[in-house]
Amino acid sequence: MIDRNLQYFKPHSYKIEKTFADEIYSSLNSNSKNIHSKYFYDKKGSELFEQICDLPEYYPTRTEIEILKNLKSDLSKYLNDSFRLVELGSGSSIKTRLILDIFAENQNKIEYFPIDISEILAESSELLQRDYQDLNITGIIDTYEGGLEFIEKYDDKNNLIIFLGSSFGNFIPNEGKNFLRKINSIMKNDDLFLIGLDLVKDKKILEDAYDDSQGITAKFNLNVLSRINDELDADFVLKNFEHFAKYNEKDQRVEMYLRSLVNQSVNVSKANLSLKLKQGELIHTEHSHKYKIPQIKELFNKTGFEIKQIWLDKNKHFALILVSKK
Ligand code: AVJ
Repeated sequence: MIDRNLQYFKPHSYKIEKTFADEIYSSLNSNSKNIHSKYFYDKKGSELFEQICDLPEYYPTRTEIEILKNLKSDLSKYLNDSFRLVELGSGSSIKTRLILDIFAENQNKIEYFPIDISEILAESSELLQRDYQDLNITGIIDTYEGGLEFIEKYDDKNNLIIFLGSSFGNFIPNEGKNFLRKINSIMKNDDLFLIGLDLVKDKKILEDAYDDSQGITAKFNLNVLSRINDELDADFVLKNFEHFAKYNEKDQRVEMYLRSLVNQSVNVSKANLSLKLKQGELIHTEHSHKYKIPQIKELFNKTGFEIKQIWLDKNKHFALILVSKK
């Protein structure tokens, strides 16, 4: 029997697989080696990230949840019953649920379109389906851009697009601006975009959040090497690397690296790559940018948006920003 409440689309699957080997080849075959942070999220990586979200040091998730819990009546005044929810990243289900609950107050048939590169999308969708009988889910397994293009052509319904967790912080400034312009270009005039951004704060709080005492973030960082081992037939020895995170004040971002503990050679068969690493050499794995409110205002202004409302937590550690097209 076909479940009419749950369907999936995978518009560009071939492209996704080809890019991994290609990208790893060029990003590791260079003087400043790096692995793109989007590759953290295989099944194991996504599970580790869920564990990070519960760590005492990792304030963003619980802070954003606190803001979401308080935004109910504020947000619903911008919505009507023609809106559907589109989420970039299939997200922590708690946050999705908080927004779905706001929708449920005005609609009895809710539509939810999660866009995620990872197949974990299927799992989180099935869990949601169990709890919301009248929820119609259309999962799109693709990059955010691919998924957004798909939605643009899909129909005329209004979209509330959400991009939570400060995932936007992974973009370097230029990529971020391009990304926002892309979102702006696929939005209809009455569509809304809700984004969570992490704010600049004390360096110690920031560095602890990315180097926790239980070593979960270290496992999360190292897991990307296991993923390359599994999927690209590589021979990274994980104990020859250590996790390293530091806050770069000038660029307002936490930077994560994997540090080679020895001189070593690694072979990545499916990328046709054999690489040499010196003791102490760093492989960059993540940028996590932090913002100041005036910078946020400028950013959205420049990329064609009008800010509707900004919500902060009591410590001003995190911000949720609601925008529309100008
Ligand atoms: C999912 C990108 C928002 O940058 O805080 C958490 C990822 N990396 N701990 C972040 C992450 C290390 C996270 N984002």
